[in-house]
Amino acid sequence: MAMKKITKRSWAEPYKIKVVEPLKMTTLAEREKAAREAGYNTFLLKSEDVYIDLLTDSGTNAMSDNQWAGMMIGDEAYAGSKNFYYLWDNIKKYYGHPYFVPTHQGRAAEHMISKILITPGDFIPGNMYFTTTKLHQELAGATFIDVIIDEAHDPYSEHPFKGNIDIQKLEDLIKKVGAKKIPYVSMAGPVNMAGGQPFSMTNLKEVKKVCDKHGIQLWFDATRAAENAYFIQEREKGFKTKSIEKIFYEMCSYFEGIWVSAKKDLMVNIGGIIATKNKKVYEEARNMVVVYEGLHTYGGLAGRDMEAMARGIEEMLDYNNLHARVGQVRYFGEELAKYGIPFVKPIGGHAVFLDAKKFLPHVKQDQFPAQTLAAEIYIDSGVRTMERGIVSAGRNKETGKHNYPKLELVRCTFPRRVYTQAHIDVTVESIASVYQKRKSIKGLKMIYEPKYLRFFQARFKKI
Ligand code: PLI
Repeated sequence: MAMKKITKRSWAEPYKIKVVEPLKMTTLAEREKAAREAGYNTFLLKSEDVYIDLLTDSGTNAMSDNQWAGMMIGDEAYAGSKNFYYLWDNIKKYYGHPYFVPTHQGRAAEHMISKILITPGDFIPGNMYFTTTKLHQELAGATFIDVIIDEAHDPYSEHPFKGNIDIQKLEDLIKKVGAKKIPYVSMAGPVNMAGGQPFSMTNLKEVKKVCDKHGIQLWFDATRAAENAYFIQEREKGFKTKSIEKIFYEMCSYFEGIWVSAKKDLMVNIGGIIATKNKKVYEEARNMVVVYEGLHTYGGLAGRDMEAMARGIEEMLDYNNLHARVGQVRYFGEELAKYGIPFVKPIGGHAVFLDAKKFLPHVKQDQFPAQTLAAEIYIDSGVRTMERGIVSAGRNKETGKHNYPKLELVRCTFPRRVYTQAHIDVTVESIASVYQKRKSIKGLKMIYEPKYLRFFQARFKKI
């Protein structure tokens, strides 16, 4: 008998399963009913009716036994919890910023930073918008201006750092509106809406130079910054032999301050961070947090949540954890590619984004191709994904018309440490099966539209 030759050495997860959560299996008829009742919006499905949940990696990650053990030593004092001080120590140690204010999640931090830094009439340049980030900037009276490189809007550009800021676009904006109207540059990495694409350290340093030249602050949405550090180590010259921890620390050092949704990289169910070197901003945030969140030593969190966050910071910077995390997403993308399914390249950090415009070319953008595709995938197999296209982009503030983003995507997002390779195979086969019958799929009509962040609660009807 011929022996199979070894042609590769695979990676596997650096953990094993200790606790399982049973999933409900549904029939096609049950899923059709559930989708109809949810107005074909995957955000409105009951989680119980979902088999494999790729809606988001936010708050849906599996905590480690070490994090669960930490939950048991929660110090639930109203003031001065010991978990707060441990978390603060880890923020100083790993992010390198001396001042810290906890919040209950990322958008609470965005709310406060926007209110503190923005004067109505300001402009905020950023590397592509994120829904909650942009909304808080707008609610504070600013206009968001996208200054990401053009390649980020091209789903098939293989640029290794599609999250980079276009320095010329940034300089042009400063020239046009004046530096006084730009309180800060808002940089995220990897860029969620661009497909989980990182920025490079070189680009970050150039952005910092421009900011310094014009006296503009540079702020970081560090929600998935550990993944950004992983990509820098993998792709950028001069970083191969530097540790993730060192790259992460260096990245954070260029910013005036950061905000974080701890529900992602930190692998907890709830939590947010504001950390900064700017004492004035810190003092304002510390004043404001007691109005909106709770005392400055808990910011809307339980002591146990802060303990899990503190331990999560240590785990998120572990190379093997990150390698398995990015590797799983990559495996999913590579399997999809075998069926010719169109998706954003390169494969991102937290998700694979299906190109709904190419998947359903006969569905016009105002008939919501990505929303339609997400609903069809759910009906096929119970896999829940998320629209990231025209519904998420909302309406133009002045004209009231839909914004028409270049990217019309369905995000298949992987919670960290939750699903197995078999779950991925089932998902790939489901998407391939929808792809095979794509020509018979019709679009949707919006029948209910909320005022803010409409993608969460909008309802649709089949055309
Ligand atoms: O969901 P929050 O409020 O903890 O965080 C808001 C938020 C801020 N920045 C970035 C880059 C995010 O991705 C983000 C939340 N993202 C969600 C919920 C997601 O599903 O991607």
